[in-house]
Amino acid sequence: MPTTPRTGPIVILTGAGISKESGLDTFRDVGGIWSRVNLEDVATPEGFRRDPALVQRFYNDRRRGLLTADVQPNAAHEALARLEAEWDDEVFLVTQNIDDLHERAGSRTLLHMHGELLKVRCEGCDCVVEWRADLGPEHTCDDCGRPGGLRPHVVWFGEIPLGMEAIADALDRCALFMSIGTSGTVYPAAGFVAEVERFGRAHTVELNMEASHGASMFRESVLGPATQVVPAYVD
Ligand code: BJW
Repeated sequence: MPTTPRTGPIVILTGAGISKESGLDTFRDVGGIWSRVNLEDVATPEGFRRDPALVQRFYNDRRRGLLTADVQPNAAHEALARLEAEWDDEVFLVTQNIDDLHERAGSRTLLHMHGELLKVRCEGCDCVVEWRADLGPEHTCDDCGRPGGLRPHVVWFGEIPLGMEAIADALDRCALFMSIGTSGTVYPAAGFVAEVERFGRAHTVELNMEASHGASMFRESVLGPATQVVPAYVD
């Protein structure tokens, strides 16, 4: 990693590719999630209104998969947790992933901009609660009692990602922006590198299996599997 002066935070954006070697599928790679299910059916509010049971099944399956013993943080998650421990409050990790592998690896300053698989939200009162079991229409919000009002706490297409103000602030101030394991196809995350480059103050680097859609925007690119390139870059 280049020696970065402590002039601002290190912002790290992660995507599905960082969890691939932990056994979780990416979305757009060959054999990825979107090759098996139609994203309009399972990842839009319209799809949820049309067929809530289908959407609940999709997320129940993924929640169960995440909670199997085989799925554990990998060397890339661990390297980012070490980086945070070393740089203290200079590291801000923004993940598009809804898994909890960064937390399990020890990352603390972490924002799940697309939500969290192990939480559900009430459509009635907006409360968010931890959830590890299957979710179904029989479940009711303890706070407001709205029947069947619980939904996965995830951000679907057409919904506003979480924490955008904090992210914008960090992007504007950062000295280093790292993008790891994301195809750069989904906005607003795909636009973060352009936002950073607009100020021209920060080093920008992509670490990914292959060049992403926004690859030409980055000053540096390191290609390879996350478990190899991330520890090699940050340690
Ligand atoms: C490895 C590896 C290994 C593999 N090591 N690497 C037209 C133009 C522009 C924008 C829009 C448009 N029409 C609509 C929009 C907006 C829309 C959008 O971007 N659509 C595009 C598809 C065009 N975006 C939205 O609707 C978002 N909301 C929004 O914009 O609100 C407006 C607003 C914004 C800001 C302020 C105010 C208002 C919401 C997006 C929600 C995305 N939701 C999902 C599903 C929910 C969560 C879940 O179920 O998990 O989030 S979609 C899915 O894609 C998921 C992911 O987080 C997201 C990104 O995917 P990711 O992580 O990049 O995965 P892949 O599979 O694409 O890539 C994996 C990469 O890893 C690949 O490059 C591999 O090479 C690599 N890799 N193995 C390292 N071992």
